[in-house]
Amino acid sequence: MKFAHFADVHLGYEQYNLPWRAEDFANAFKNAVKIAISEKVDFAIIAGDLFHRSVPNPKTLNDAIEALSALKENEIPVFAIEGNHDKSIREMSAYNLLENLGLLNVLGLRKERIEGDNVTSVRVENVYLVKGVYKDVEIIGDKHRTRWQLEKVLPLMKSDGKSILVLHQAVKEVVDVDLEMGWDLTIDQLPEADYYAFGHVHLHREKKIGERYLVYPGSTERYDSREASSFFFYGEKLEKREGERKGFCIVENFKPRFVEIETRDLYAISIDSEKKVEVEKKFLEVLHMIKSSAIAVVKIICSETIDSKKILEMALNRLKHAEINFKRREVETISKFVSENEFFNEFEMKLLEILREGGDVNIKSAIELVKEHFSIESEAKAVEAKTIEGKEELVQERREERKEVKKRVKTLLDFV
Ligand SMILES: [Mn+2]
Repeated sequence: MKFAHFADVHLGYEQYNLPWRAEDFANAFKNAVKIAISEKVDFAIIAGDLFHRSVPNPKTLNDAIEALSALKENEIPVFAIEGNHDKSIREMSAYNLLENLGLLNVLGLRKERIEGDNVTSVRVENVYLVKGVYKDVEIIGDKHRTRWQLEKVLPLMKSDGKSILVLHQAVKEVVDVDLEMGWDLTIDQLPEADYYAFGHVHLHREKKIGERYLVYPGSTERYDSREASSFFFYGEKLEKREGERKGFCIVENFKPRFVEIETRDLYAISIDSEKKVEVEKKFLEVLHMIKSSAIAVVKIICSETIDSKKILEMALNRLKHAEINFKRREVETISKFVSENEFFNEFEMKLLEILREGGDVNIKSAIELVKEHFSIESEAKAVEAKTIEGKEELVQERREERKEVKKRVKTLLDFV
């Protein structure tokens, strides 16, 4: 048994507001699919974030259809779960559309029973768990969930025989501290499985749990400067460090093998100098070491104010694209406007996305999302229960929490 494990494809991501970057993301996935086909895999798994947004534009949908059709033509079934970026609380998601086109199978808890060549359903409580089947192996998974939803959902994700567990969550023991990412679950919460096909962490990570592997193949393209192909630090002297490899995993008998895919180079360059002339000299030196097709993300720390426009021109003369961030030493202001991605967390970005589309339906969706995120319904029930027990203090506490929630949402709406 041999399968491809993809994750965090982020189709449609116009990184740095560049439409051609979305093409890079599409090409990375198409190349990955090509390799998977040539490797003659039995099936493929997409562990969430196939799309960058839950409402992909037509071009992005077309890219997804093209890539998935190639797998279909080669009789390779695809099993997928929705990630935090592309999950939808609407009745029908982009994944459901692809499913109706026969291009993938959506795994997870659903209202309706689904039966097919490669999927079956089991009843769990008042819903169905839709799982993939390949010979004697079950492919079990569910879309991205909040931490408290996971506590309820994880115990349902079990199998009697051989199985693969597909999730889009951060596992505490695998997440790097310097990623500044929260975690959703710990290893001891995981149900038994023979392979853990994960998504969400964009760097390639493999963790052995006994004899089993828990794997994040990482995103298929370079999602931000933490995933640069090379890192340059130029303080006293120039230091260079190799960056991240991008790709996916081919898994044979539950053992992963990382397969690299060629991507556009993205350089993370840090320059630290007292004088602005030194900055320019150092930057020019680095520029001559990198490919012209590349993107550079440049951080400059200098005691003098630099000519950012001149630095950007120098960069664009040689490179496809550059982002320049300047920070004056000991002064805590950044000359560049902070982007939304840096300012808001994932949940807030998702909420913004829905609200920007406008319309009553989306307002409802937004409210649902807020409820889901802050688990307001269950909190309300908890408040009810506590009232019966007569614990007024706790009720007050919950009210305060709710007020906090409301305040936060209001700030966000104000921004919109
Ligand atoms: Mn992702």
